[in-house]
Amino acid sequence: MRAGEAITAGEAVRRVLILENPALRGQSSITQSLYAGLQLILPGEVAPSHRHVQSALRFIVEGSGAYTAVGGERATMQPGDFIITPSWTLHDHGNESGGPVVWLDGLDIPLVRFLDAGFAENDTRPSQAVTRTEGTSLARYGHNMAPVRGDAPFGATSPIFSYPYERSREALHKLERDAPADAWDGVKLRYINPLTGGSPMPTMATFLQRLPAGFDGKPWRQTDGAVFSVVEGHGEVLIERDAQSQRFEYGPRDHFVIPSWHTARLNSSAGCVLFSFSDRPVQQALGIHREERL
Ligand code: GTQ
Repeated sequence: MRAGEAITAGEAVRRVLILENPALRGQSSITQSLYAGLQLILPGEVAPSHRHVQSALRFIVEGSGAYTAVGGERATMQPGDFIITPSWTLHDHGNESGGPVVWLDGLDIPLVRFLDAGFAENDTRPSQAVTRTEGTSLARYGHNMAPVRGDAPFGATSPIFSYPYERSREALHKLERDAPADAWDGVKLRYINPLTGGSPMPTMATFLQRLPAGFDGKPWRQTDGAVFSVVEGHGEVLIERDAQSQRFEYGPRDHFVIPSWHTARLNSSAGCVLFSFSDRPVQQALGIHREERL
């Protein structure tokens, strides 16, 4: 909120507090391959339209009623919604609501930097024209159906660019009630590109999970370091590597990382919901992803 007094969204273009990994200082990296930040947009502001090769995800943390626009369609934000900005698509953010809105940005900036494949450009106007009614992408692709003709509008990226929390949450709660929970993950689902069944973006996988009340998870490790955003509830994460071990308590709107190949376990006495993302699809495409459930 103090950044909101210091600079406008228009001046900043993107007003973001970068979440810095203390082991990767000055590199705008939350893991070796990924970037994370918290973006603030105040009522009446516009974060002007631009595009870049880097794919972005937005996970709405606080406030509601701001929007992002992609492909001429706006998506209005509610807490817990997962929104995609596909690679090289023009996007602008705005806030016509009465209060501030904050979301988690997840981008593949360090990965694209490593590959030396970055491009970016500004649009000629601050906001793109709205050419499609809100919700038409979800109606076309988000109901286990797809258009009879036509191809993927965003290439390798999902044609759904807003996955509303309401629907994902309902799925997790139904499964919590009516199906056995996994001993490591609780009830965990991955978001999909409905046209392929794969990850919603070529470089990032995203997940939503519910830990039932009293959950005391088994330990696992995986080569994709993962960034977590706590949506609801409280819990604890225990992270170990070699002789070192750290325990973190978390609650709503907290963020934490489980780094690559660190052993982790999650627990929650009252139950919680966690969003997370990682570079798993890149590792899987290269045939190098590893996971161990202990
Ligand atoms: O919203 O397009 O956190 O371009 C960093 C770079 C967000 C964005 C970030 C960006 C954006």
